[in-house]
Amino acid sequence: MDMRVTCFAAAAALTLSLAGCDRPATGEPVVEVEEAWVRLPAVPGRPAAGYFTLRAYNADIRLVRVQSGDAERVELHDTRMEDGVMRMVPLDDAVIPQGRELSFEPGGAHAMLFGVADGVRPGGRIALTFTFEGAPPVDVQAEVRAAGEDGHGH
Ligand SMILES: [Cu+2]
Repeated sequence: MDMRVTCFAAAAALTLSLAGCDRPATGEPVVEVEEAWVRLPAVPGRPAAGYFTLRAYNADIRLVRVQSGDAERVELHDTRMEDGVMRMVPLDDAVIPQGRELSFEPGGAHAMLFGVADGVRPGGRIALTFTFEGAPPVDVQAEVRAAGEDGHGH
């Protein structure tokens, strides 16, 4: 296992933060996933929303999908204003440019988690697996927050 992978795994397990890790400047294409969290719905049975920041190294890398063992299905959505109304649309192409970051945040792009397991509670963690085109998959333990814990609605 090389240093970059070791560093990433340790950071993901501890704090989901990569601060202090050496940034992979050369080598294989890789994506870092930071600040991953999931907001549970206000109404049980509705989908939860996942947010995170992706950084691509050594290549432009496309996010293909996000999956969770604690959700039946995960879709990638974007949020658009149409006729003064916020609407969700499928996110067609999520490319992280080399050396840049792509943030999924409230009011914008997000992962939508359908059928979240009953055991997932605020203050806990939920496993997310990110699959990329051209880079290895990344597993994170995202922080779970209650509905309304982060300002505006979905
Ligand atoms: Cu959505």
